Amino acid sequence: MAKKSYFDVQKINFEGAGSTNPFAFKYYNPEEVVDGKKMKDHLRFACAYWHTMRGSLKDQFGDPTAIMPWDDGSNSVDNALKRVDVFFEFLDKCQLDFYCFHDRDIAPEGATLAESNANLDKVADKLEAMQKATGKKLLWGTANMFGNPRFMQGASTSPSASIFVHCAGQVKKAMEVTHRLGGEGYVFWGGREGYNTLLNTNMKRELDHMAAFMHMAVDYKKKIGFKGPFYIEPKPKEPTTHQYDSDAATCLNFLRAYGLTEHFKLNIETNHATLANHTMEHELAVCVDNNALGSIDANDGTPNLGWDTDCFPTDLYLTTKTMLAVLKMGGFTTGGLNFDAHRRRESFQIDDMFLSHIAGMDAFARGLKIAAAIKKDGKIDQFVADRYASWDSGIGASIEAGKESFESLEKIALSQPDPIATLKSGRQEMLESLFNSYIK
Ligand code: XLS
Ligand code: NI
Ligand code: NI
Repeated sequence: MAKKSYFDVQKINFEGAGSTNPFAFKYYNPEEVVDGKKMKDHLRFACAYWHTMRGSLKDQFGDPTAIMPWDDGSNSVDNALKRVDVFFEFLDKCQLDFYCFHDRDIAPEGATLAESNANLDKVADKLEAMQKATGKKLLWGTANMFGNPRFMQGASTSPSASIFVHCAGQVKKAMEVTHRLGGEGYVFWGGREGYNTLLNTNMKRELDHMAAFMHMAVDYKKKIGFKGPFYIEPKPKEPTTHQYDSDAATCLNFLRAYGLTEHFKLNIETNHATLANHTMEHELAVCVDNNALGSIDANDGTPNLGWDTDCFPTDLYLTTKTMLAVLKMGGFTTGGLNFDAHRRRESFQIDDMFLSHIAGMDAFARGLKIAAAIKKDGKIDQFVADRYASWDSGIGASIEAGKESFESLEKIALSQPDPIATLKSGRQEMLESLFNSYIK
């Protein structure tokens, strides 16, 4: 008997830039070698279970619009198991090699933690079998500790110790399932780890608790032999007014302060960067400079709206700058590009699931190629290197080597002419124009 198919759409193949077929890749050619590596190995695209399978496209003003005939709308394990079949057909047809999930996306929450765990195991069995059958891989897993009302005042940072206890049990299980499914990493996104008012909040205590939680997770990771890194995913706000993992620098400071640096990298999401009033390239640069870029939640925001709109990333400047950062760090190891994105509410047809991912994948394929061309050409790198040339020898090199002091430098300062004459133009506009010249 032929396998039941949930989609009319055929497998999406690479047809080249000349193709006018909307259901084809124009740029994403998985096997094509760019900068010494296959595109698929550079990009490591992942599909977000919560958006693709569970996103109904409702918003705070309107009901769901997504058409999902395979989903009976129930919270049953059977329905959850059926979604797995649909999902793997989608991954295959869209040539998405990886996926990511929260525990509660894949399996329904039960009346007790034990029941939830049992549900999770049943779905994990099926995911494991489907991974084996298809070669698809789990990029990372995570626990949803923000949706259920019990997390309304925080998860590991809740004022209630009993909530912390529950979270420990939940994350322990989510880590086990991630490990069993060969997950390459594990994410902590602290959606409710923050506050809405300091009037009722002991911030110091909450941060201490969050760190204690992370240390327990590290201990347990060692115990079960989970080799993948942990990632913290920074976000400054929404749903909380202030989220403790505000941005990359804040997360790195937290990790340093609590002695956790070696066990964590960061998972950087574009729309979270912009909510923090940073650019994506800033957040990525902070990570790359600190050897802390683990993975990327690839999406985009709507700059004139102040929330996490999780749009599919289609802006070539964004994808190019993102891939430049990835190339700069030498490529992903365990991480990848997870489309933490959902199509717009108006894009309600089933085939929009495909079109939206194609748009993101093609935009990143182009971004990769452009970034590789920028890297190969080397002009921008050379400009930056030249700009700091005064640090390569003489007094600059001596300062960098730690050989100078205020006293030794004062002597030079008092005798040298006004150093403004040593400055050269920053040439921002010229560089922007040069950058433009690669976008094709
Ligand atoms: C929400 C986050 C979330 C994480 C995983 O804004 O992006 O989806 O990626 O918990
Ligand atoms: Ni995310
Ligand atoms: Ni997000």
